[in-house]
Amino acid sequence: MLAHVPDPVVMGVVNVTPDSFSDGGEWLDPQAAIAHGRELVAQGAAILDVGGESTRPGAEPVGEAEELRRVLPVLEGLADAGVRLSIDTSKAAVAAAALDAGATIVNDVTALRGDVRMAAVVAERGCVVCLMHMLGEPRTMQLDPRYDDVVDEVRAFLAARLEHAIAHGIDEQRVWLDPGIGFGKTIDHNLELLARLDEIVALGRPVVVGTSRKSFLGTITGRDAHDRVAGTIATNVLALARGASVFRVHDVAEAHDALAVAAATLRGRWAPATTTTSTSRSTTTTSTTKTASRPS
Ligand code: HH2
Repeated sequence: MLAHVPDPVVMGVVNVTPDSFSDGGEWLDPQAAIAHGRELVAQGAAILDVGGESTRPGAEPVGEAEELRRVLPVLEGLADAGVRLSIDTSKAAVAAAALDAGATIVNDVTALRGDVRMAAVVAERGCVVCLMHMLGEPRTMQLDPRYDDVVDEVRAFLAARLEHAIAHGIDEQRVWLDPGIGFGKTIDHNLELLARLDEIVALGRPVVVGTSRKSFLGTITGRDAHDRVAGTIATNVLALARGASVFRVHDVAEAHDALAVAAATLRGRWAPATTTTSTSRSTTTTSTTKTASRPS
């Protein structure tokens, strides 16, 4: 049994984009995105991560006005959803407007490198920030990623970005770290990061993992993006066993249940859910217990 098993926190993905790699265009309409977000909450999401710009390999950047036009109505429509809202952006102005609209987490895949004003926004607002590792930028990151030791290099990068955040007035207790699965990494790099995730956890901050539906799972299983839920769950459970806390997923119901059972098994203790949810994802209307103490 592990000495400490984090309470797994499920972060549901709400992509308000035409071109995201697995669900591009599905939730571009604000009302559809809001309904989808509420469905993810009913399935057990404790955080909704709303994004208006795809970061898939080769994606073209989106302008600030267009990104705001996509995400703001959705954040406003989810403000009373009863969960924390996260904004997936690397633009300070988008982050600031999203925080005004009710978000309390900034998920910055550039780890404060994309916009020099981002650190000040996060420091002033006192929100949580997720700092993610990425080699290069989305347009080119998968061309030929190389590392001597991927885990050592990602850990050193995240430690340096944590120091940078603290130096800019961000409270260390509000920083989460993410190895950036699929961002400038080969399949072997992704697998090694997952296998040695405890070395990232050792930095002492909550670790976020985003493996959901990613292409390395498709290469290993031969499955299309929407059929990678089992592969996603395998990685989530292994990441939990190595100390990860936050799981960014598209398929919330499955990840929530798998992580609840995995956490109970690793701890050797469990609590029953207080409500029963439908087995059909599309008709789920009640929420399961969320007793987890959240990373703050
Ligand atoms: N992955 C994606 C986007 N944002 N944020 C964090 N912290 N970690 C991740 O691994 C991560 C992320 C890519 O997934 P998705 O949002 O589904 O696709 P797209 O970027 O094409 O919208």
